[in-house]
Amino acid sequence: LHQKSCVLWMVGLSGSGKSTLAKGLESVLHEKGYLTALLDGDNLRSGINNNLGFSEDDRYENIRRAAEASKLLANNGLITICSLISPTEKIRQMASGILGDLYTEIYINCPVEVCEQRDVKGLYAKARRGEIKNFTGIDAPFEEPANADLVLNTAENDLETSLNDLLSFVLPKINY
Ligand code: GGZ
Repeated sequence: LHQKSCVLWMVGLSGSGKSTLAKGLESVLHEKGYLTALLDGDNLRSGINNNLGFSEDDRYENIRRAAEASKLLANNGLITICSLISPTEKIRQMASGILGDLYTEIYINCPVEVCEQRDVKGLYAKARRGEIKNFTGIDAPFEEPANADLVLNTAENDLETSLNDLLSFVLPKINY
């Protein structure tokens, strides 16, 4: 198996389905024998980024470190999947600048109303009650990506459909 490394940068709101799709993708790639790495807000923020919060500056630094770490992983041959909200054009341009040709942007598009209705972790309710400040989509900005290489609409399509679309896009890219 020949694999061409890249960084699949998954952008989207909390509750949009990013992490689920990222994990689903990783598990299919594993089955096929690809070597992968998965970075997300949870595993980065509990370790290497545990001094960062959700201010604009901290998010910028969060993304900067994620992009630098992804670059190391991809340059070591791994298909690297990065699942972070990445809320602004400025932040995404910075990540793209660090990663250059490795950077592939995938927008997990789901209206904030739908994410809030799902509210899997109860975070939107907390944000509405003011218990979490600067929550993306509520009282912190989310700018829709205008230049994504792939857009998946998780409000309209079920998980299986989105995962299949993701795979159809990724497999030709990483295989040679
Ligand atoms: C957004 C927050 C916040 C605030 C905690 N705003 O659904 P989750 O819980 O598991 O994913 C969200 C995660 C977002 O971290 P990222 O590192 O991806 O964000 S960024 O790219 O903007 O740096 C959410 C949780 O952290 N969370 N507080 N205020 N999400």
